[in-house]
Amino acid sequence: MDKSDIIRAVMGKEYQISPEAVELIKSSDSPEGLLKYVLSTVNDSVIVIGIEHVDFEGFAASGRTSKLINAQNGKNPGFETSAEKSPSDEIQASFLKKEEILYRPSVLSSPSSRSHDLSSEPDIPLEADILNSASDPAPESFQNLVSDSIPVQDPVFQPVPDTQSIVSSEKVSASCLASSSLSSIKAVPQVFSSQSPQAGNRSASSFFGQVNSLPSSPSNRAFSTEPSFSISDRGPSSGSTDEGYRHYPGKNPVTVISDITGHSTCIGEYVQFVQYFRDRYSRLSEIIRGRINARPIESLKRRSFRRGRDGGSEEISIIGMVSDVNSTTNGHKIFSLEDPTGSFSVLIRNTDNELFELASKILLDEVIGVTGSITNDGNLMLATKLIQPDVPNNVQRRTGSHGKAVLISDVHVGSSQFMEDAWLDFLDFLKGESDSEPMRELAASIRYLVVAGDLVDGIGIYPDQEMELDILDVYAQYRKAAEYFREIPEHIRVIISPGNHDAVRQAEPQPALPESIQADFPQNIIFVGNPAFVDLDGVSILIYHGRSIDDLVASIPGVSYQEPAGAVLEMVKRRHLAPTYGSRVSISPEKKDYFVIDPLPEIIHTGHVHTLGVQRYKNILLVNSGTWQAQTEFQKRVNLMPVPARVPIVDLADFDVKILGFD
Ligand code: D5M
Ligand code: FE
Ligand code: ZN
Repeated sequence: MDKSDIIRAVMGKEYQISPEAVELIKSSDSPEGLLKYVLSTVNDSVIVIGIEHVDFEGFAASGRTSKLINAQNGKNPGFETSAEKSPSDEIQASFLKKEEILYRPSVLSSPSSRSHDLSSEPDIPLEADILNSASDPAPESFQNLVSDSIPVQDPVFQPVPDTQSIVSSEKVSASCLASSSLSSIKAVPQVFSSQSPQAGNRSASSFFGQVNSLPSSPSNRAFSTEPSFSISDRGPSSGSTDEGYRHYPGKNPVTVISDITGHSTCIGEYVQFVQYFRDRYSRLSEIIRGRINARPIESLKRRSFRRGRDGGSEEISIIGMVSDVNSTTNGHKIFSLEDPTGSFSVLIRNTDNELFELASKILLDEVIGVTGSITNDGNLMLATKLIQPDVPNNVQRRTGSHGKAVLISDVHVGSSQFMEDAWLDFLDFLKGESDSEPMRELAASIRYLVVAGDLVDGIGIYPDQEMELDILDVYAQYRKAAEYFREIPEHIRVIISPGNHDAVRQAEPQPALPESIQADFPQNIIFVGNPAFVDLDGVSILIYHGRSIDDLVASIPGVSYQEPAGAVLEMVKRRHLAPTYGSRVSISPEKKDYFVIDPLPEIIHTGHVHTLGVQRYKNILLVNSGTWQAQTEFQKRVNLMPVPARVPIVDLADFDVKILGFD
């Protein structure tokens, strides 16, 4: 067992590990057994496994029990077994139960606890303007504000195929969905899986229909609740409520409208996956339902729906989650769509160019509407239209606020590639210490600084990461970051959201950084979760680190790291920050799907991929901020060219964006 095996196993359990602890485990006679023991004994409050958690004596004493359990569980060795009962055991046990349950037909028809009141469904008037869904044709104005600001590349606007339309005029029968059942659950993905979501190697899992595959075990950490979060000492005027609502008054007020902090309910139970997918489906389908009159899939089985009165084929619509994507031998596409009442196959012919192009961008697990006719044998829908939830064209931006918001991410304090000189120049700018008067004026107009994750580099995030760290202790990294943030003038309200390098659970949604870390930072800093929906004095901003961008780049043709805002645009069309469940993003199934983009924000701020991108899409400003980390060895190998030390500044009055360069 070498170092990277140890790190990988630890990462799989959502911990970080210090290099000393790796060495210690490696040097043992039985590194594998010791590692299993350590993972089964560390408690959930631990973020980084250090040498103090490597208990040789306890391991030696546990030897017999451990072997016994290993023998019983010989089918599935690896890191799931442990000598003592731990949270991971419980979760493993509950998944084994689930596996049995999934094959029992009785569960496949368990009644839904939630009914859809279709009479109260919102009627979103999208009409004809939806037909022209496309990126805002007017290019973003990138201007050099002042002499010492550096312009970035021209913004890129990707044309969006116009494939949406509304045809159906039928009304769905309310009773069908009201008595619907969410009858099964789809497979739980492996945490840190690197498979392409479109690779078709997921077995035929389903959300509401039949499940043929066993859920693989999520890690214990992925589903642990975060450390409790008290906000009382940081000045919000109201306590937290259901969705994390917190208000921070003052000259530059902030309201956290929704984030997971303090509200995680997830312990990885079967029923929670059901609830999670139910919430995702019901909220996204409701958006589409305002535009088409969809039938429950179950009703397609009734012959009367398959033929019009004249006996010809009738066009009908359904809304479902994509549970499978395949190609026929002739190169057509076949989707499996599921809703709470059943599943159905949909064929998209490659002769219909526009439709086929849109179909090739459809991802597993996204919720779409389909219009088409049913074949004579009643088994297949021939699609003529695909409808994504998307954004109405008539979304009005509220009258803006005033002042500026600076958007950054991926600072990576502690990394040997952290560009400290550039960062210090940036801090000087914020302090109003620039050489030029216009820069000082600009600095004086800044009211907010938003950090979208990866504040520090962390430790044990990727194999061999320690080779590129200046600060090996993650807490020391945060102390250093706090030192920097203390330099930021107090009148600037700073909002910090975590990313995959930060010291919180890896599974998303992630809570705010723990109190012990917050304590080092000054009072003008507000810690939020990832994602977080926040209001900055009247301007709504959705902050998301952006880990799903890795998946979107891998699975949507035309989406690239060089134009990260294009990936965010694809999220917006799906009204979901991480459309494909699993793959690189491990998602904790909370009661509410925090990734659904609803309500619509005025700004979406992402990071993670270390490149800069700004686009506008139907009055929503999409900003992917770059990084403060120069190219790492890994990034060199995969040819990822970061855009460091470039800072987008948004004018909250008119949403104009300027980019300042500090490199
Ligand atoms: O990720 C920055 C970007 O680089 C993001 O697209 C993931 C990718 N990345 C960086 N290092 C690795 C390794 N070792 N494996 C896989 N992908 C990687 P960040 O989260 O900021 O490091
Ligand atoms: Fe990063
Ligand atoms: Zn990241």
